[in-house]
Amino acid sequence: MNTRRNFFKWLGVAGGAVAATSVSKVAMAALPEPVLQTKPDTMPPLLPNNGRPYNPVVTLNGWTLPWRMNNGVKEFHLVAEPVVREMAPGFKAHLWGYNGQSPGPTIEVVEGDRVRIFVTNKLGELTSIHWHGQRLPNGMDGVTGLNQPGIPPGKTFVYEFVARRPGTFMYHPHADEMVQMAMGMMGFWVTHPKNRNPLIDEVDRDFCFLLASYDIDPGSYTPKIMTMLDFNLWAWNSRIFPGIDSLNVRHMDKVRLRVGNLTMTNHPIHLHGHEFQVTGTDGGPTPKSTRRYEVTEDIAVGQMRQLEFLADEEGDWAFHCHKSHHTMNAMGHDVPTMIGVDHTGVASKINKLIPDYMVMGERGMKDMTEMEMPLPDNTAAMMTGQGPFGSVGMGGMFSVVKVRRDQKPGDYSDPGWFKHPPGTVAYEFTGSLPDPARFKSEGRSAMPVAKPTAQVEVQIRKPPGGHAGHH
Ligand SMILES: [Cu+2]
Repeated sequence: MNTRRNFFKWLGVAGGAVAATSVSKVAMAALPEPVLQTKPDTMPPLLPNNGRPYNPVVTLNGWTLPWRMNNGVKEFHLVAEPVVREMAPGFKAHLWGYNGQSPGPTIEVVEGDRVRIFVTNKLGELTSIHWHGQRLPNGMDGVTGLNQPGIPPGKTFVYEFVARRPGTFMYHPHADEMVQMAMGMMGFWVTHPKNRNPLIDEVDRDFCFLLASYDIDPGSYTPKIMTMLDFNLWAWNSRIFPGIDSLNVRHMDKVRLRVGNLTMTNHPIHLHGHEFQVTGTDGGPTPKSTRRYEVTEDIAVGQMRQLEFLADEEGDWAFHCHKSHHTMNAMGHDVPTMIGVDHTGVASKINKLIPDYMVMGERGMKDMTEMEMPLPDNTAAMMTGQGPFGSVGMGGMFSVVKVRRDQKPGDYSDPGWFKHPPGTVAYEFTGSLPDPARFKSEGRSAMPVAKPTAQVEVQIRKPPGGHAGHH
């Protein structure tokens, strides 16, 4: 496997992307070189080579931005620019991001660090960066028009403040937010504690990722920025299953998951096989008295949650958003429910009129995962992913936590599928099926009606929207 540095493309001041802007070369000479990342792989943790030591995070399908130490100040250079993000193998999106990727690189610093961030705008419109959750001077908060003028195209602005409290933060534009965030502009920020903090445990593995949603029509490349609620791609760090890397840990590791939500809806994030505690929010570490075990934590819009668990069960554990529509990829809407409808012969008749017509879902929608359905170019399959037992039938916000005894400390590589010990996998029963025994009370309500009414079967239909027909 390549080392981290092999993936980095160090650009000179005169060559490459930044020289094309109107920033003068004299001014640029004082800037740290922007570091670009072109691959959507999960990079190994970036071990600090100066400043206070800390235990670095791993950004899922992402990376941490290197810095330059300048007279005791950590200097970073973010470049806001259009990017091409591979959201899943075979599916690329034209997004906006930072330093070659959406989301932008994770910024990691230590409590008490003075931080200087150069932000170069290579977009066609104003931008700015808001440092979500940070304590900082008001003029560094990044709200265009309120705290600063917008950064014009081609210009570089400087933000400088002390990372005053440890925790998990995010960054995103506060200029034309609806467009710029719908296009993928966001990033993660971790401030590690300076000293041992009684509310911040040391962990063996520390993962972070951002929840994002996009509306990209099948066969197209660019998100529809006017969409408010009806998104069709639900992403972790702008990747969708099966494009999201697994989270690979060693048996008995203490694991921290930092999840930030920059979509327009809440996501109940669910981990199989373990219980976790919520150890931190945007506001800081949670008091110990508030901690309890959960297997699902709802993360609201604009929130961040730190989830911690002991990886004490070996296996391949699903880890996903519990909204089932968020573990699917783009599909047409307005599909009627066809479960229980017999389509025998219908498709072949329609095929004479419409060659690619197919009937969806008479036995449920899982058929869709195995059908050879013609997809437009650059479209992610709706529900897919091959597991050791066949199609996983998932998309969107889904990944796997792989817990292994033989995963070496510090090794984040994929160990492959779990080898289940004999006799520990659900199996088929091959005896005869007895008639079900029925309870005497079956079908009775606690307060039976006096007069029996006629039996009516009800067809449940979702309302078409609006309140027509309600009185
Ligand atoms: Cu969700």
